Amino acid sequence: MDLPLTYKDIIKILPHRHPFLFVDMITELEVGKKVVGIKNVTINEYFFTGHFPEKPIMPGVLVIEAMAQVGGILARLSEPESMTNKKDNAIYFVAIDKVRFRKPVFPGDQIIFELTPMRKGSRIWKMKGKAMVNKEIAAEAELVAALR
Ligand code: BDE
Repeated sequence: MDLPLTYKDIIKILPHRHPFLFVDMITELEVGKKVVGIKNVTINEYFFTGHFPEKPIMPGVLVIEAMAQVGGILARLSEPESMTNKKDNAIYFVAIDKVRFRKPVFPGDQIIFELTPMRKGSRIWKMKGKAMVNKEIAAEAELVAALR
């Protein structure tokens, strides 16, 4: 697959769909080493209706969900077996450590997610993730995923 990966590619890798697919593009991918993904946040996002009516802010937990989806793409493409065994390939996020929400994410923001593996076995991956907006860290976390 040629970079950048866009919607048509991403839906072949992740099972998520609207309104719960939070990755627009993958711009960098070093198999087993690094992934960079983008989410463009628009005022049309359904969650802004309620979070909050007078002050639209992307829920921090959804920033982390988007980060996990980008990490899922790295893990899936780095473990080809998880792609070939199409029947019941899945990635479960089993832990999120050291989460920090540092800046609010607003409509119009572009979030750039960067994840790098900290430890990886064949089935358990721990990744360090950053969510950047305007070159500042909006959120960070360590994600633990189980592949099967
Ligand atoms: C700051 C750092 C990380 N995550 C969120 C923030 C933040 O500024 N949240 N702000 C929420 C907020 C909610 C409502 Br209601 C409101 O009227 C305002 Br003034 C807020 O700043």
